[in-house]
Parts: sequence; structure tokens; C-alpha cells
Amino acid sequence: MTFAIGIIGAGVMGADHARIFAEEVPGIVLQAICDADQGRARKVADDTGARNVVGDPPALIDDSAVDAVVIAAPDQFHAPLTLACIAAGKPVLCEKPLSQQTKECLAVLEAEEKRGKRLVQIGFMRRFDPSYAEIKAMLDRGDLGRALMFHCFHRNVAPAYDFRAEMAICNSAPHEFDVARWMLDSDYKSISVFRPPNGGETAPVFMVLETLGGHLVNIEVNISATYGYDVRGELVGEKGTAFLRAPVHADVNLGLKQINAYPADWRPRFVDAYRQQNRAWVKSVLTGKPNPGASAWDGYCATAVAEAGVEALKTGKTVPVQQIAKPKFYS
Ligand code: ISE
Repeated sequence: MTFAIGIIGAGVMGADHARIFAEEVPGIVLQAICDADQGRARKVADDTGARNVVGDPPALIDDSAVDAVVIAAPDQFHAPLTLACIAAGKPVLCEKPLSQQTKECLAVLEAEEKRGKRLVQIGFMRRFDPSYAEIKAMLDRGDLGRALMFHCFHRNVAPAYDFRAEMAICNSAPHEFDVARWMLDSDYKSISVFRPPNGGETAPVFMVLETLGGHLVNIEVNISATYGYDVRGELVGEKGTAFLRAPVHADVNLGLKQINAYPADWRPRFVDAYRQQNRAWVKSVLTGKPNPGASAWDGYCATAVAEAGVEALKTGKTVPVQQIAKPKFYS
């Protein structure tokens, strides 16, 4: 028996998912790649051995030869396409964020619950990154004592889209919103947002969040850091602290300097996380057993924080994070 996957979106992430499934996930076939740009879809299909190319998402989702769907289209299509997968009864791995609006996330929660089956996993792949996972395991064992603070840095070389500070909050920071919430096992109480007044249009965005469990989380998102893709974090516990460690394969000594290379984007930094996420997703779909991946509920929670963050950016105030009560379906 083969397990056939269709991928919607043949941009950076769609192409990377196709490569990962083709090269690193045993027991699957790539059934179809979908993109409005058929040439781009064809190239990804040729590179990965995918069977078909389609131009229209419904044609992929409703194709009886497709067992499960990966959504790697632009953010505004995530929720509508996820809803279409739920309507077709197909498991879906949807890239983050589930939506930039909580009302769309709520529609997904409602549809999934009505369908009566958990079909949605959100691509918050950092939960599968060995460095975050190791720190979470230490915390869960009590090695670091109670968690107090989590300092996060998220730096991109250059914006991949028209930069607006809101995008740092709605598109980039949801990674931290999710992984810190998962690590600390607590929802958020409030968010404040700051920017260096002398920083200009592409200045970093600096967020301070308080959790309901009393932790502080601070996040710098610097979308124009120029020097490299750099994600850092330090968890501060009562008894000690733990830093994330990016995969580094060589320390180079050259010209009276020690040099560590930075990747140009997130793919090399999170190569293990993506691989493990995609394998875990397929395994869960096949066995029905859960994995540490994010559910539609987790997707909604990240968007609720982002929405409050955008308001905090606009008003300069500390904004409470508002969430509906967690439905039993997601317990
Ligand atoms: C992008 O969509 C990602 O998910 C990357 O991990 C993040 O670093 C980047 O800022 C986002 O635009």
C-alpha cells in the first residue's frame, strides 16, 4: 500500500517539503504538486519524481489518488485550503500560520470538530528541533527548576515580502509564540511591542509577553539582520539556564579569526526539525497516534497572540491575549 501526498504551493517551502518527502520520508509517494505557476510546479515535480502537476488546489484536494495534503501556499490561503481538506476528509499538514486572523482559525476549529476527526497539523516545526526538544525535556524533568524567562532572537537576512512591522508579528513571531507556549506549557496573558525609534521602516520588533503561568518571554524579530539567518534562545530556570544550539558542522580558523558560517535562511537551520516533523506527521496519519506537532487549536492560539501583538504595536499599550475556552475535542 502506498501513501500518496499532494503538495499545494511550489515556492521555497513547497519545494523543500517535496524534497524532504521524496528523499527522507520512507513509504510515501508524491502524487501531485500544485501551483498557479505550472512551470514552477513542473520543475519541483521533475526534481522530486512527483507523478502529476495540477494548477488548481481543488483538483489536488479532491483527487482520489491523494491521501493527504501539504499546504505551502501563501499565508492568506492557509485557512481556506485547510477547510477544503477537512471537507474532503483528508489529513493536512498546513504551513504556519494557520491564518493571520483568529476568526478564520475558529472556522477551522469548528469544521474539524464537526467532522469529528483530528485532521489538521500546523507546520510549527520548531517543536521537532533537537535543541528546543532537549531544553523542553530538561524542563519537564525538573533539571532546571521552574522556568522563569525565555529570551528569543529571530533574525532573517532580508524580508522575503513587502516588509511591514505587522508581518514580523503575524508571519515570523508565531514560531516563537508557539514554541515558547509549548516549552513553558502555558498560554499567554498579555503582550507589549516596542521598536527602536531610530530604526526606520525595517527596524526590529521587540515583544515582551507574560504567560498565565507567570513566565516572561521576550522576542526580538529582526527581519533585516543582513548577516545571516540566526535563531537564538535562552531558557532561564530557577537552577540554571539552557541555550539553543544551531547545527554547526565546522569551526573555521582563518586569517587570525574563528569563523562560524550562518545559513541564508531557515531551511539549513531547521533541516532536522522539518525532516522529523514530516516523518512524524506521516506516522501519525498512518497509525492514528499523536505526535508533538501543533494542532489546529495550537494554530489558533498563536494567531490570538499575533492579533493582540498587532494591536499592541498600533496602540503602544500592553494588550491582553484573548482566547476562547479550549474545546474538549482538543484535550
Ligand atoms: C518564514 O515564513 C518562516 O517560517 C521562517 O522560519 C521565518 O524565519 C521567517 O521570518 C518567515 O517569514
